[in-house]
Amino acid sequence: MPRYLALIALLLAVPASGCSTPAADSSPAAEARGGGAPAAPLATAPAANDGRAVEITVTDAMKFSVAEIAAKRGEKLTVTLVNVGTTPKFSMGHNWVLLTLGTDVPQFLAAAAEAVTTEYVPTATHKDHIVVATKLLGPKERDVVTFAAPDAPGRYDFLCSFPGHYQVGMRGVLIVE
Ligand SMILES: [Cu+2]
Repeated sequence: MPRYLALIALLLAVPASGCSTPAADSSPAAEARGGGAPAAPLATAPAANDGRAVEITVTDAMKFSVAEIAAKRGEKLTVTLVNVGTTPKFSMGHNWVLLTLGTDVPQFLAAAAEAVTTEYVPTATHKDHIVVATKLLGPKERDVVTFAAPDAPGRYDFLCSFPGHYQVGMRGVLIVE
């Protein structure tokens, strides 16, 4: 994909509020937090009205500590992703990306591998396939996303879109009942 298309998509994705959020934050994750609102402070548990809290830890072993999440339709969830690994982000970044029902995972991953300018989240080509996504985290970083579980019951794949991590096992499923 031409690089300029990704840049245009990024520009279009910047919230109209005119805040100074960096382009890298104009992801579905940022929108889920309220259109570029600041990320939750470190070490602060989400308030009760922010939805049911789910904390997922990741390490250099490339696994999510939580591989299955059950939710009711439309239930508000707050997912905190914590990278407790030590390997630098450029070679071992991690994110948590929840896909829409029926997304073709291999196709999504192929697009993710090309999406270098958006930290391997293919917002330019697959925005419609992403329910929510955290930032790509380096060691000792965390990100929090709040979103409503989809209304349609089913099994929603989630994964780390850093190249190669899904294949090693960085994946799971949100089961909406
Ligand atoms: Cu990863």
